[in-house]
Amino acid sequence: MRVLFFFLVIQVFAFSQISNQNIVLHINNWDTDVVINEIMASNDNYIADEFGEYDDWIEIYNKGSQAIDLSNYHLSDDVDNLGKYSFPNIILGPNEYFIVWADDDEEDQGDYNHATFKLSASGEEVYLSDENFNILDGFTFGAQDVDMGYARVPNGIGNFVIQNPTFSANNDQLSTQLEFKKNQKIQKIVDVLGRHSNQSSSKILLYIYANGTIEKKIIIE
Ligand SMILES: [Ca+2]
Ligand SMILES: [Ca+2]
Ligand SMILES: [Ca+2]
Repeated sequence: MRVLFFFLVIQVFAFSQISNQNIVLHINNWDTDVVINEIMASNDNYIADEFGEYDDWIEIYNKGSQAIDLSNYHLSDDVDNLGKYSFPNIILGPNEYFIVWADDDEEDQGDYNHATFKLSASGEEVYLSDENFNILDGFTFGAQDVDMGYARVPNGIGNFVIQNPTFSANNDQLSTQLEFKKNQKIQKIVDVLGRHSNQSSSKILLYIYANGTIEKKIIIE
């Protein structure tokens, strides 16, 4: 049985992570250490580019131990046209990140870190290729949640999950999430009518925590 939890945060500071079932395609040459580490395809109010615009972004990460010359590496949202964006002359050191804004603003805002395409919040594809258009990393993603990241967990190597974004930073939030969960003592679990419940007997449950946080969980079986 496959179970998905959708968490709707009713009050502030509630933990939020949604397991993702949308991974359709993975082309990953693990001989390379540079990866697409995180994307945001629905940036409403999370972080703005240097022009104050809340645009889509792609986080590139070097998970290896050697510096990598990204010059003329490419990003694209079209497997038949991999060269839409070309990286500038940049050396990405080990454990370093580089952000490309997928905003189609390269004409006005420069092609250094502004790509010639955007990411669709309803889902599409993104590819990273080297100077010879060998695909190093690429995937198809599904519909994205507003102001949420789609990130490799564990950082740099894992499959993608929708989670709180970590712009130009490590995707691993597990320790803080576990810490938060540990401090977030469940007081009771009730169904929408306020009756005490358990996960197997109800589709929509309200988790009420001692700190006042309420999470609405919709269970899809
Ligand atoms: Ca922009
Ligand atoms: Ca696109
Ligand atoms: Ca990140």
